[in-house]
Amino acid sequence: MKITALPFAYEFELAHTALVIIDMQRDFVEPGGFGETLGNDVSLLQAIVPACKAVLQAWRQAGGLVVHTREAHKADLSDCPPAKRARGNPALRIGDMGAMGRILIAGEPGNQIIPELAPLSGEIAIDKPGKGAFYATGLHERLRQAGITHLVFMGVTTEVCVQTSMREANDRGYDGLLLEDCTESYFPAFKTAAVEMVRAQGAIVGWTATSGELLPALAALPAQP
Ligand code: C5J
Repeated sequence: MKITALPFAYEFELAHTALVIIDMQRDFVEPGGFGETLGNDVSLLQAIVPACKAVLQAWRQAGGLVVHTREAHKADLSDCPPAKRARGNPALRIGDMGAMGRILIAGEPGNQIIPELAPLSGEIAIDKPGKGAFYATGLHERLRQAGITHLVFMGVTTEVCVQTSMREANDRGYDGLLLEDCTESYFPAFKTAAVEMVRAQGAIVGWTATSGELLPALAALPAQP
């Protein structure tokens, strides 16, 4: 399958491609979570939910592999470097009790993926202690076992966990595509810059496209039972 993308067409086979949805968890998208404690306007991120949902539904219908990630730490914070917890001047720090339970702790209400994009059984859902999806998660091994060579990325935030994950994937040999209207930042200028960085220099990190360019290609595939 070949879709229009930048800096040039992106080619992939669904059987060897995973849709990777980065950190669409309540902590970042809803008031009272990690994103808001850092002083951000979380409503900016809510705008991409309909486009993400449309791609997820189409990907599932076509029978593609789906990976969900959550930025999450263990309850005892043993996987949270003190430097990460100490950084900045947030209203609440990682592990503190907030409006949706303990901030950025696995299993807490705020750590759940938003209901619109909730994982189905059979999909991969990983907790990641870092910004990148490949650090300390075993994701690379699971993708290799599944024969995955290409990754289509959505999620938040563009210049932090999405870009870090794309760069980690790139260094591991995956061809990555970022869906521009399915990713967002608390800082619009950072999103613009990150999207341009991905596709610069002949796809130095990967490709970019819109959901409008991907969805017709998925719809043309035979639906899976
Ligand atoms: C951040 C993320 N921004 N998921 N995490 O701290 O991008």
